Amino acid sequence: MANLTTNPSILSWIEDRKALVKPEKVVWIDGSKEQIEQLRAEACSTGELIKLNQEKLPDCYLHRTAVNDVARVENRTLICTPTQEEAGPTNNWMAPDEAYKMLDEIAKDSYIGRTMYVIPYSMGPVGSPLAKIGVELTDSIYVVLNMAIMTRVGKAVLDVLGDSNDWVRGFHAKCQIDEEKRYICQFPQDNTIISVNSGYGGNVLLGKKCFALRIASYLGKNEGWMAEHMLILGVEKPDGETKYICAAFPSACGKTNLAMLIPPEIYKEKGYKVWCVGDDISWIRKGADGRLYAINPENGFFGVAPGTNEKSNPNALASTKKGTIFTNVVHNLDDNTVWWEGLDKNPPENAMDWTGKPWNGKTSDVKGAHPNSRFTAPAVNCPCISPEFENLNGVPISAFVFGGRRAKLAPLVYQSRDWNHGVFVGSIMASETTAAAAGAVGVVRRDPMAMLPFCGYNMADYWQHWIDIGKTLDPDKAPKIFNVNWFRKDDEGNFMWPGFGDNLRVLDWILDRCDGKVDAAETAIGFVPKAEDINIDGLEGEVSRESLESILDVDKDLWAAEADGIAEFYAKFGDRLPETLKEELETLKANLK
Ligand code: OXD
Ligand code: MN
Repeated sequence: MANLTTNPSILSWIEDRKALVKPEKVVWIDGSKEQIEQLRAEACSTGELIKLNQEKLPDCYLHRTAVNDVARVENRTLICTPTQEEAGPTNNWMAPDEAYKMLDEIAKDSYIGRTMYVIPYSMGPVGSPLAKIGVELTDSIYVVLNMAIMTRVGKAVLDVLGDSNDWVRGFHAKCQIDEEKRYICQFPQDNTIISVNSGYGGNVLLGKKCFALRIASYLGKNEGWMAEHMLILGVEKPDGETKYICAAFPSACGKTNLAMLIPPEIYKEKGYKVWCVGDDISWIRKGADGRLYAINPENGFFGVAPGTNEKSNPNALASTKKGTIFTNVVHNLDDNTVWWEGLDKNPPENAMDWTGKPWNGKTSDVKGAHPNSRFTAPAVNCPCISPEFENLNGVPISAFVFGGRRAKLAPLVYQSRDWNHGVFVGSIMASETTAAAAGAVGVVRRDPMAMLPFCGYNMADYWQHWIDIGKTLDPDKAPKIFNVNWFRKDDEGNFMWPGFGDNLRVLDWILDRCDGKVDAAETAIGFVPKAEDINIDGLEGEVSRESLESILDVDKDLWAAEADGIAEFYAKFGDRLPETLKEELETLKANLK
């Protein structure tokens, strides 16, 4: 097949990789519908994909990964910077020379008898000044088809790139899916990602976490922009104006649900609408008017299937009804569709579980879908996708929101005093582990800006970068920074806030604060709403004024213990910890006295 580009840096890199892995042939992904159709058919013929009921689920397919390959592997994800100090205390590190040598030995000859697919892709709308280009080489059709949903792929991308060397190299080899030799390596200084011995999404769709967060966070530091693990949503007010919010949450905090929120009835009646620009990643840059603008670099959703249903997230569910690849869900053999725990109360009896074994949902006591089973769905399918989704310049950001799962500590919402205090609030983000994950319940895990597994360089330098970005912004134009906690519990362990669509009530207060329309109470940790300013109309029987007051309170004793935990975490970063954050911690301690 003819090359799709004459770009010398791409061609010479492909030659280099070919010499190492020895593919039978090379196929360039041109982005055409015909080629995608051909690849789907080929994958079905080998069993890599199962074609689902095309009347109920047009252009939808099912894939099963190896049973040892079902999630991102953080302990085998390495940041390969020249020194360990550059990767920092929160990343796994290996020296680049050593890593390249190890990976070459693993990947050597691994494409013999296989095809090398060359995927040119754009993170962000093709041609956007905020977009970046990558090329992924892979021996997996599943990867090609997923990348074609999650990113913009094909010839148009190469035409934009021309002969430039400014692109990210991504090399993936399935090898033998050997967990002992599985590595996901980022080389930030070389714009390079190498992934071996996995076929699972987060490890092999190299545009997503590897490029759009780990490599991009490093590029952003050097080039003066930000790559964040943040959803982007627009709230349209009754007057027709839409304001945008970027929000970061650790996993299992309902990020996709928030990104696609359905307003409560009383808000719908008033004319509020919520638009989803992105559910996972934001790339953010200062615009000509001095405000920060964000794009979603992705083109689809790689969402967790279990728990997604008509009530929890009808927009996500609707997004999966066409052109979607399901991974590790239940295969309903009666009508050749899919099912997962939490979809409905009617599990199929005649089905296959995620491993491909016969499974009866009515009698089985084991789960049919893997808890981390996924849908890869095109963003255009989403009923609330923002009209600005393809805007080359992105959307202007009014607020940054950080959040976590804290049963007692953090109030429902609070606002930082200023930008630097907001960076502090992001840096102390933490979530308590739930019963859903292995290990002790209620243990606090620090996850600054929800970037713990995704920051491509020393986290302390990343905080400094946030502080430096703030210095370039006029305070009137800088987004305001907030923290939310949807997960406060009473003494009996019941959630005190309904969450889901009702979170719009909190976003509404946040946007009113951004507009200077509502005042707040100043506390030791920042500005907290007055209870009367959070609209709880329509929540009678669910949230009383007293319980709202109690989830807005700031318990100084709990916060004093938290300050000790923060100091312990910060100590890991030694001298690299920004002075500003040390001062913020001192201020917090003083405020608590
Ligand atoms: C994801 C994650 O899959 O953050 O988006 O783990
Ligand atoms: Mn994520």
